[in-house]
Amino acid sequence: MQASTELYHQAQRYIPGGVNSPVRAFRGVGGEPIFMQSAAGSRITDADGHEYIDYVGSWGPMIAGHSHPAVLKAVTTVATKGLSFGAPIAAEIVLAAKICQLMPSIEQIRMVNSGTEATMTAIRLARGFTQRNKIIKFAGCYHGHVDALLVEAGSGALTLGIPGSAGVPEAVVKDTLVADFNDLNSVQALFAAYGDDIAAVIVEPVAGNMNCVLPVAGFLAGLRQLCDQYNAILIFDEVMTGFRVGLGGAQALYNIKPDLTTLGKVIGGGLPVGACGGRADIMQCLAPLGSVYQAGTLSGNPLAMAAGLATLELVCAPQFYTRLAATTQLLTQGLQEAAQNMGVALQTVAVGGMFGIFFTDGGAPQTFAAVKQCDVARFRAFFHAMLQQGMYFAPSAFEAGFVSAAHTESDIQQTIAAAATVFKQA
Ligand code: KE4
Repeated sequence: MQASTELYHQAQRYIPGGVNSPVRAFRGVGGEPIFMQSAAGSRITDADGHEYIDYVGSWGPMIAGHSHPAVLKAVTTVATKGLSFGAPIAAEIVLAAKICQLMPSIEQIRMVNSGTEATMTAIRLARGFTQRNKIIKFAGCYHGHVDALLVEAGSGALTLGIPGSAGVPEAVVKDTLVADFNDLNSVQALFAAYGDDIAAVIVEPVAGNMNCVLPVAGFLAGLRQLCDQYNAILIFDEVMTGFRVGLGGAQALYNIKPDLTTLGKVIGGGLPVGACGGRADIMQCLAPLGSVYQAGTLSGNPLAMAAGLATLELVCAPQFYTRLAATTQLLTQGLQEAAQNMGVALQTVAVGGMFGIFFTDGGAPQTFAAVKQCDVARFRAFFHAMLQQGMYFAPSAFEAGFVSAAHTESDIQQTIAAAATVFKQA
């Protein structure tokens, strides 16, 4: 690990913590972050030339596998015609139309450059459209580093034990209300108390930033009903679940129609993209049509549009998600059986191409409180042992894992065999 260690040392001189995003820092698992240098298909290679089977996939975007030829071709072809114009291009229409076709709740959509920008836009839109101030979010859910949403947040904020954040004035979060995921009563109580000032509920329909927690039956439908009852906007943050859990996202999988949807990751195919879309009457409040301002120098960037379009073409292939879900389930069922054979208390969850691993002797957690009861120390040991075996999982017990179309049955069997060895030694 000489080269990676040396790079980490150098990085800390110029970059806080040596990383450009905290969850990469390995603070959740201990040790030094690994500097990567290349990736192809299901594999990623670090600066020392070690190759790993990759279950992070850049935190979701690489659903077709790393360096997919069709995506690389699309990007390199477009790049020769110019990198950015700061002016509208045809490709923005093509990607927007494709997303609207695949997610019918989205009648209009605005491209931005990250998931954070997408959720920031969505809550500003909801507040501008309803002329209300309060937003309901859920403890353990993460919607990017938007000031108003960095309250009891998941992902890196949770991993680092700073679910809030310094630098966010009380005035900014006084209108952020926090409920419990999968607990409709906690939402009902907030609506009963503040109903006429609640602009929106924002939810990850599958909570992928407190590990991977599925919505219990009736939860999402209950949110829909409460928003209708109180004339609040229902925002599905599908930055992670969009085109990850199925072709139409979680909203199709669970048959719930949100008013606004935020997207990212897969729709950029690895390039910086986010998007906020939904009901036309809400979206038309956005400048230049309406009074809700939002902007971005590189929004709709030609390369990002090309990568996103090429990726969406790939995920539209027949049986794409059937095969992806089968591969993911082969992994999670194999890990669970290997653990059970060795008497290790492990639960797994799989939905589409994402999964969760919980070291617990209970069932798969359905609440943030249950997730926090899981054995983080056990996860840390698993993470490092698997790394030694050549498998790269998310460096945090509070993150979901990701499988791509490039993962083969052999990759999965190798991973399960490695885990069996690790559990045997546990
Ligand atoms: P970005 O600003 O990181 O593109 O997206 C923020 C975001 C919004 N909503 C959801 C549901 C998300 O999962 C994310 C970002 N996800 C994390 C991984 N859990 C990104 C990894 C990181 O922070 O480095």
